[in-house]
Amino acid sequence: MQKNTGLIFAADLENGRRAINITNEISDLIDAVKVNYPIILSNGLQIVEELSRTKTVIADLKIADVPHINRKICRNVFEAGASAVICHGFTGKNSIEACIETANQMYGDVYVVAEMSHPDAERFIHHASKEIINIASQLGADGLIAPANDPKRLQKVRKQSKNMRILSPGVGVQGGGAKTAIQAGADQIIVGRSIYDHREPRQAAEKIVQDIGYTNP
Ligand code: NUP
Repeated sequence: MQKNTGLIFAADLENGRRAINITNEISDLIDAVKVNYPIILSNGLQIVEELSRTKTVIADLKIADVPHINRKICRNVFEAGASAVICHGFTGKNSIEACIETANQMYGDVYVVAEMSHPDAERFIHHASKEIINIASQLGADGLIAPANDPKRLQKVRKQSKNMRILSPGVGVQGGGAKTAIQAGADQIIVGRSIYDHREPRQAAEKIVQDIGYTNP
């Protein structure tokens, strides 16, 4: 995935038409559109194909199954037009490897969740993040997911992951700031509600792109 503005739009809308309209409206302001279960379960995998006509699509299915199932999930979303998937890392080497092998066969990328942004995330996943980062790095993952709303942890992930790409959710409604996250080590920022719930999604996206500071919208 190219890094241009540094903004990734999380299209977590059950209304597929609206997701497509907003993506079209802000397509020059975003590096990719990220889809998750809500939009896929409501619209089918076809929404991936439709969005991929406008923008690079990241399928954030947080894939976390046994290897042969992970392979099937990845194959399905890549065939539908996704350019990247997000998988969980706590499942360990073989499950992550299954995603990466499938992605390599299909010219796709894999981003591994190293840490999460919600309250109580520290209870489980944060203890494992160092090992997750090491495995992801050794296997040649394309990058990691780490929280924008916890700059200290983000800095730690940045340090441990050296030069791996970091995509960061948690900006806006979850309390994080785009500029702070970039300064803490994020490469690209994932934003959903602060864009699609805004009265003027384009205006909201422009403001975030300005905060990121890579380009001047
Ligand atoms: O730790 C994570 N936190 C998170 O919010 C990992 C994620 N992948 N996400 C995703 O980022 C979440 O699933 C949603 O699609 C998006 C954040 O949305 P919003 O809080 O900007 O609306």
